[in-house]
Amino acid sequence: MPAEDHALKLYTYYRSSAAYRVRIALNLKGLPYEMVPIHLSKDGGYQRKPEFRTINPQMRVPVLALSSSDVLTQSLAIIEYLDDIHPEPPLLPADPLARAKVRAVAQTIACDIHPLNNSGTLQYLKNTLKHAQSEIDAWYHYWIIEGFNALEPMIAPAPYACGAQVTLADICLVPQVANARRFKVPLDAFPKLVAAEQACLKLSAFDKARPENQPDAE
Ligand SMILES: N[C@@H](CCC(=O)N[C@@H](CS)C(=O)NCC(=O)O)C(=O)O
Repeated sequence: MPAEDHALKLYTYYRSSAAYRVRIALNLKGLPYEMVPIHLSKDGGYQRKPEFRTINPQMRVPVLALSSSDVLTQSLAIIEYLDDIHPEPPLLPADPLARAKVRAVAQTIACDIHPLNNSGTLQYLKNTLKHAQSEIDAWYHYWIIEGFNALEPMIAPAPYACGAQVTLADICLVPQVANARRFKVPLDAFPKLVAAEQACLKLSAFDKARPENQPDAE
């Protein structure tokens, strides 16, 4: 087992869906990790404090610090690193076509949906551009529904998003659906997304990673 395994430190925030992805992956791999909560809104956001900025100049969570003193950012890069170092259980299928399809689901969420709806984007709309809360809610709902309309035909729950094994697709899907629920987006039009989400939430790796089960949950 590589040395990093004994001292993984995850900079996280209970409501961060990108950090939620990494918590799920660490739990699926059975890797112990210390959590360092970074509150993203209190006192202007602890991600913007100089101490954290030196850790991640992008001022975002998640960050995974290894005992080697290497610091990893970007949830998908972190998860693929964990999958490379600890191949069991695999988070990507072996077959190149299936792999590409799983990555397409993951990237639709992580690259196209989530950036439009993350806390920094919503705070900018509110605090800098002075949009009313109703406009911000409309923005949020619009982009989630656009994204979920694209995702629904991309998955085939059996019972997980891309088949009988949990993959990176599920790891990205569950936090994004949780986020949509939090913002009260109706999910009736997305039975496949909800079915895959519900199947995953029966697994302790997902349950343990839920926002409400985090030590920093409010
Ligand atoms: N693409 C990044 C997204 C990271 C990200 O946007 N994290 C959000 C929380 S989900 C954050 O730290 N936001 C703080 C801010 O924007 O000020 C990843 O997948 O790790």
